[in-house]
Amino acid sequence: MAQPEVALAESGTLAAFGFGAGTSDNDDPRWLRVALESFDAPAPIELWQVDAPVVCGRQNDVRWSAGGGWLFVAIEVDEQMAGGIEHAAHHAYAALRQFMGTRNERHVLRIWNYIGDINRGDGDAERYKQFCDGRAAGLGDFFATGFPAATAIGHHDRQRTLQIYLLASLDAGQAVENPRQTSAWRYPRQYGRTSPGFARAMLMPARDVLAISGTAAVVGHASAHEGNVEAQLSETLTNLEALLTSAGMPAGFDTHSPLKAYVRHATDAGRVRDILQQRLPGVPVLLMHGDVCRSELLVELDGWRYA
Ligand code: 3EB
Repeated sequence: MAQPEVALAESGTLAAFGFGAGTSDNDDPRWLRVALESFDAPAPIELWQVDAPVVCGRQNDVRWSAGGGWLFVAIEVDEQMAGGIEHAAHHAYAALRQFMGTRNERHVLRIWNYIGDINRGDGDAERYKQFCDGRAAGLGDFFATGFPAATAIGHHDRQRTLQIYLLASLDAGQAVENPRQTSAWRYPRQYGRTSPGFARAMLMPARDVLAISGTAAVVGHASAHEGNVEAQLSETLTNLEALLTSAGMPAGFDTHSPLKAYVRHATDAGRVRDILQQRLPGVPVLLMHGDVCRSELLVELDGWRYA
């Protein structure tokens, strides 16, 4: 069973993540148990480390840590307490915005959103769309000068807790869009009242690492290959290649490129694993059981690419 104590005792640990029910609880503000099960159970603990001393704390329901010019912030909101997903998202993003206003590390580079039951509800009442409405309302004009890279994935925890965490920096990154995909903030009305605000990727300030947003089989603004997980995965890999080109990165992924694959149906996990081993040999991909925010999408990838 993955235990966080050793990781958190290491100097320079900015954050540590456990995945799924098998991981333990810990009161350290830098520890987050993500409510997603891994098909590679037990998933290794994910560690964010910086080359500097780290300080950490809490402010209301926000948890944070900082060191070396980097800032980690996390918030978890119980939907029942908040009065539903839209209110939870509104509260969470307003709290994150308020907290960021107290910090010098004001450039939000990358955000992860994990949402229970993400596809429940029809049309504009779908929970993901309500989340988008609440997120935008809570943010106000906070990202008016540019969106961070992001992931929004559905978890299966019975407790409907909205989990959000982010990485920010003293220095600005460089947002990257994908020429094969309509920018998310320009998605047409059919995808909801409020377009999702995120960049397809973010080059870190030192231009040494690319943070890759949740990437699926979206071409233009449309979902491709409905019902076909293999074709969706192939289209996703084509999107990722186009993104690397757009970012000015060398083609392909390597053993230093930690990725996550979120797979909707457990029955697809084996096939997804086989295809990824064949198409991305040697690349460390953690296989997660998670729902993509459009119900027709069966698989999504995100992660990091080092230059
Ligand atoms: C897509 O391409 C897939 O709402 O923050 C990917 C990454 C997606 C982030 C978000 C949504 C978000 O539209 C969905």
